[in-house]
Amino acid sequence: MSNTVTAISLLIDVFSKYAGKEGDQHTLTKDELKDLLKAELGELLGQANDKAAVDKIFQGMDANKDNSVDFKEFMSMVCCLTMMCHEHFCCKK
Ligand SMILES: [Ca+2]
Repeated sequence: MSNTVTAISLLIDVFSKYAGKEGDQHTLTKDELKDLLKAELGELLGQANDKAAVDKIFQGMDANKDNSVDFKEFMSMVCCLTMMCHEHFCCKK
């Protein structure tokens, strides 16, 4: 499998793993998002233990304000994060 295909299936796997923990299997609750951020993105975000920071990230991600984060909303966050990293690692002079 190519790296890109691997990355795509990993993103789907990660989302399903955390979204499936409680309630709706297709959306992340705030607790599920917190676990995901802590376990998967802790080294990148660093502040995932901070409740206020998690609240802020959750509200930022929940574009349609239904108090859950669906796959589309999750991917918007991943896209932003990926572009930020790309800028940081590739374009910073
Ligand atoms: Ca939502």
